[in-house]
Order: sequence, then structure tokens, then C-alpha cells
Amino acid sequence: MSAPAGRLSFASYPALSDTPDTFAPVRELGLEANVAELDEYGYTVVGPEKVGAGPLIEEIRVRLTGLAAARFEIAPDEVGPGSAATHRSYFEHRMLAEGRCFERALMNPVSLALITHLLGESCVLSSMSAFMKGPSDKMLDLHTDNVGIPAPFPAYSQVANSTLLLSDYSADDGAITFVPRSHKLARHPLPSEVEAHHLAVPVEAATGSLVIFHGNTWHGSLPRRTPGYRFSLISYFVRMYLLRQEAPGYVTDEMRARNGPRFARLAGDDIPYPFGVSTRDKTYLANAAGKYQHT
Ligand SMILES: O=C(O)CCC(=O)C(=O)O
Repeated sequence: MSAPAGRLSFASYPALSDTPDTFAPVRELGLEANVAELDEYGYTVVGPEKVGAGPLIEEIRVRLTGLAAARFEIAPDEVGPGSAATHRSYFEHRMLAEGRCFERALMNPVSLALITHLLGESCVLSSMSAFMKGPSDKMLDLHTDNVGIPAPFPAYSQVANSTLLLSDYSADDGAITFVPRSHKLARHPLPSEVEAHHLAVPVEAATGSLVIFHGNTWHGSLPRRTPGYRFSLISYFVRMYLLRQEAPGYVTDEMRARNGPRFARLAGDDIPYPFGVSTRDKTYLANAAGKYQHT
């Protein structure tokens, strides 16, 4: 991808010509302000008109309702408010195995541009989860998504979250909340801080929006006070050297063929570990050439 005339692109610098310019898709999709928010506040919200998911949103909702109905052992039209005993009523992983609509959500260009800004092109999908939340009085305490990673965290993201909103979000709807700039603290909230909800700002956004956040950012959620479910689809990505939450044995060659090389990479096909001779040599060469400085 080349930069518009007069704009900087290190992809045109010969020594880096095979290093991906992760800013190029950001610029192409007009997401510069979202990148600034990610870097400054640790999270950003992209509106439905820019995300462009359209009818996919309803398709995923219907699919999730069917999966939840099967889990609750009721008919899909009986899935409604009232089954929530905790901050979430239905939370399931491995959604990528559940139909092409989830593949399309994974490959959304806006989501990938911002996740790639945070984690580089070599990042992989760790898990894709469906989340339905009914009315309750339960808050989700503040935490980071750097599960199992001790502080101090690096300033850059090692994990990142792309949440597709499948219903409207507001404080009353039980929105996710963020503590702006908390990614710069580079640590988990202390036990004495996990209930500091007054520091956290709720996301107010329409169905079809994307919420993207840096792995260091403190977040939680409010109780849902309105009837029915809050629906979301969470794609959680990690740098390629971290263990994944899912073992993606469900990814088939058909899925690879229809979605292309970036999909295969996200599915983990280029992870160099455990070392074979060729992946070992490729990794050492790339490391020696400084490729991982940029992605
Ligand atoms: O969406 C929510 O309410 C919270 C989700 C969350 O904590 C996460 O995705 O890490």
C-alpha cells in the first residue's frame, strides 16, 4: 500500500520495504482520530457508518440467539430478559467455528486496521466470544485484559480487544466502561481499586459500532437496567508470542481459502513456535533484521 503524495510512508524506504506499514490502512480508512484516541485514552469507539457491518449485525444476533436458546434449552423466540444471575447471562468461546458471519466479523477492515496498529501484522486471534447480558444489579469490576501478565506492562499493547456492538450501549443498557489513560499506568488495578467505578466512563454507542481497546486499559461494566439482552461479539487478539485462549483446530482449509492470507495468519498459521528448522531460521533472520521493531 503506498502513501498519498506528500505523506510519509516508511514502506518506500528500501531497507524496510518488506516491513508492513501498519499506518497505511489507518490512513486509507480515515481512522487517524481513532488511533490518536487509542494512544491517548487507551480505547476508541468507531460508529456504525464507518464500521460498515450492515446486515451482518442482525445475522450474528440471530445466530447467537439460536446458540443461547440451545444452551438454555428453550426455543429461540423464548430467549428474553430475566435469565441473568451475574454480569453476563451467556458467554461462549470458539465463535469463529459457528458460521461465516463470524469470519466476516473477524475480517472487518476497520477492526483489523486498529488491532494491527496496536499489535502489529503478526498478531493472532486468541478467542472469539459471544456475550449476552440481561438485566441484573451486577457490576463487572475493573480489570485489564493482560490476563496472567505481571506488571509493569510494556507501554505497547501485547493483547487487544475488538468488541462489535450487536445492540445499543448506554449507561442504563449496562455498557462497558473505561478508565481513560489507565493504559499508561502499565499495571493491573490493585484489589483496592477494582471497585473504583467512579473513575470509569461508560461507552454510549449505537448497534454496529466497534469498541477497540489497548490491553493495558482498565475496564469494567455497569449493571443492565433495561429489559432484554445486551449483545456483543468479542474478538480478542494477542501478539504471536503469547499463548492463545482457543486451540483453533476448527479452522479449515475452506475457511482459509475463502478469507485469504491475513485470515490464515490470524488463525496462527505463521506462529513460529514450537520451532521447526525453517520457522526457527525465519524468525531469527527477521529478528536480526529488526523486523519486529515495527510490527
Ligand atoms: O463487555 C463487557 O461488559 C465487558 C467485557 C470485558 O471485560 C472484556 O471483553 O474483557
